[in-house]
Amino acid sequence: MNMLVDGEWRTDAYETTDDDGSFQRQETTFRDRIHDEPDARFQPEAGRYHLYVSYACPWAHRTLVVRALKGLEDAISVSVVDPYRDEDGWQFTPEKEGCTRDHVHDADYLRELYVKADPDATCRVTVPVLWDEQEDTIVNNESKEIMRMLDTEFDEYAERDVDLYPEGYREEVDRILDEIYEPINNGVYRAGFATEQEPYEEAVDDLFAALDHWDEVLGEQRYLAGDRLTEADVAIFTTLVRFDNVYHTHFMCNVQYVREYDNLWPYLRDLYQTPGVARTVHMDHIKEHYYTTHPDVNPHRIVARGPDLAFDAPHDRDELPGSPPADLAPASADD
Ligand SMILES: N[C@@H](CCC(=O)N[C@@H](CS)C(=O)NCC(=O)O)C(=O)O
Repeated sequence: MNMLVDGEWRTDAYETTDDDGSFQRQETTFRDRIHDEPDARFQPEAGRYHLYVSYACPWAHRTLVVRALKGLEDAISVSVVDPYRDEDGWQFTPEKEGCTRDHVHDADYLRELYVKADPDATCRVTVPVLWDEQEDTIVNNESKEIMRMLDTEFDEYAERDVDLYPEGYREEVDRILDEIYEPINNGVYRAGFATEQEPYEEAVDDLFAALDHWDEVLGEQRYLAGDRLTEADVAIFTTLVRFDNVYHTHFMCNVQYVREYDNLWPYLRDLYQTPGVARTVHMDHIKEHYYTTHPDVNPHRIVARGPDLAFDAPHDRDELPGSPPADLAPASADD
């Protein structure tokens, strides 16, 4: 697999699995924070920060959903890489549908920006990346932290009054983010990238136990943390929305489709229909990326056809306790 080692691009540098065949995710390297405080190095400002994303990537997708829900599109600009990733890593191919040039540096590859930020970087070159145009460096490349910064530090520039980490819910949101990460968000990867039967079985057991659990919880309440839409919903959404089209088939998470769950499926449609969210979902990039980028998993790079999901179908979740923030109520929204 490919990564930077001392600032050099290497295509033979790291293994994604341990000796026992379990998928190992690498630690994220750039972990600075934007703080809305006078002496902070990185302060929130409109026009200063830039997001590098792939529409295919569930981690990058989280940051796009928060940006859309809060109405930060004018404050924080975005560059979108090619969904197909080869030996050279994420690439900018503006001629391709849905992709853009690198709006900040006009680089050809995302790795160039990692080296600009740290000439001796030893790390994977991943999306999302939050870039500071003022200091010309990476602030952070960990989706959970970027999501939190966009949510809590940019209210002054947000067009909508939407708080996804509300007082009184914070402990619960943090708890749920941790609780869903290993079995669900990372669980689909643990299943898909396992190279031995046993770790695959473990991942699938954990994944479907967790999905069954949340399906039950969501029979009683509208959102994961109760009656409020929070970052936890954003975090599970980007996995669920990819599930039936990609993880079920490509990553062999085929015990059940999300669309067969009594509550998870309407819940997924509810989130999809929350104003701003649908336009962050690019199923063409999602499918192209997964089915063509992992030759070990799908050597012939055939993109599986179905299923065609009715994300727009009525969900009736408004009958449960809980409602979206007033600024996201369909009547006041801009889409
Ligand atoms: N911990 C990171 C993980 C991001 C991540 O793994 N992104 C994938 C795309 S879905 C990536 O860029 N992989 C490229 C690589 O590993 O070389 C986060 O949550 O932000």
